[in-house]
Amino acid sequence: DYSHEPTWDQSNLLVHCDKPFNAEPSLPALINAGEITPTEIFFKRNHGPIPDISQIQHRVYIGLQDGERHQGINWQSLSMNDIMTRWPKVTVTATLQCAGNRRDGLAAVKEVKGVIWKSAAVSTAIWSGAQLCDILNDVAGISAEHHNKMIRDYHVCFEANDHVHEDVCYGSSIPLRKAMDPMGDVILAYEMNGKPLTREHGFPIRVIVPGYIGARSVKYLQKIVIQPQESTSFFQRRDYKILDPTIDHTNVEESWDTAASLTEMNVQCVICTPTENEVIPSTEAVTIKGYAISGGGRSIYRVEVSVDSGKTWEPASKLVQNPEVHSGMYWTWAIWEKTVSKIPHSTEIIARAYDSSGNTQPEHAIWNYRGVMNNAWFRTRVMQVP
Ligand code: MTE
Ligand code: MO
Repeated sequence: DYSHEPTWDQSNLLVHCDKPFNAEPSLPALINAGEITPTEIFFKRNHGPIPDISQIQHRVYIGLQDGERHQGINWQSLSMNDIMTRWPKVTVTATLQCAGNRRDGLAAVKEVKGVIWKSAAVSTAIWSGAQLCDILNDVAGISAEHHNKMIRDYHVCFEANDHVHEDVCYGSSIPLRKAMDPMGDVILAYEMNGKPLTREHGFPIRVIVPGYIGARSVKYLQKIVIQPQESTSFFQRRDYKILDPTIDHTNVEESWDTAASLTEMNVQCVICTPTENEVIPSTEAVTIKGYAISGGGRSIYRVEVSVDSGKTWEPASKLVQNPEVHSGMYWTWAIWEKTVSKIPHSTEIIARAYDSSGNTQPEHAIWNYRGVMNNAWFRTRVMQVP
């Protein structure tokens, strides 16, 4: 039922679909906004109608489960007021990137399933809320001790309040070890960029899992279950996986269990300006700007740019990436730029990044049926006037 959708200024968004609402900003708007993306243009990814939840009535249910699904759970529940007052408000600046970012590049190779995102299904915000590890410790009695077998093997499942057609609700899970790591910075956020969450970004409460694909940052959070298996949600078991390139719509149903559920992002780099087919005077210096990001708290240590279709490469001259002050982990993108005196005629500008583990990007897109995690070298062809 899409009759209760919020309304807001959508003029600066490229709307891929409005039921459910899926939109991204243009690349120049994204980069010109700088390190922190204003909420209005932050990409929006929904699988169903945007819930209209009363903050006063909303409760988050928490349970520990050892046996059958949801049986014998001794549920505890928290009101929003409990979450806002019982635990200190912590702030984490984190970039969210949809695993489907740059899906258009895979769709160009062969048919894929999903919203055909361009390259701005990624944005950065300042998130505030309570630390999940504190809540799980105090409410569910989970301790972070490394000899606790649960920490090694269990998962934290999140269930939302939205109605999606793929499953009973949106849901997902993360390993308990990530949730319980005090420096993992997983929070239950109720503020975004200093204001209460807006409805489309998860009001009144959402999970933020820094360093992971956006799909794990469950919005409209209603239930948390700690259990020995991953979430059985469609979005954990039948989606957000890199399937083998031999798998397509003909054999996908029997193939899901062969692929691992995605957790951390891979290393990514995108040129935001100039844009594809932009007209540039061939005699003028050009400043190329973009973002780069990796997962798991890894930093971006180098971005390289080529203006001769990949024959020669030069490092970006400016690279700004702020580590999260609490932990020294890099949960945000790096913003980079490179000024070149001249772009040779009819060549591609290409950019690629390296993260602190030395991971870099493939030259060509690696096709997979769900169209996820495309991090091929980013190419932009500009037009020149003499
Ligand atoms: N949570 C709920 N409840 N419903 C959703 O559809 N989409 C997920 C995640 N959490 C989703 C959700 C996906 S795939 C992404 S990429 C992020 O939310 C997007 O968050 P945003 O809309 O705030 O940018
Ligand atoms: Mo996503």
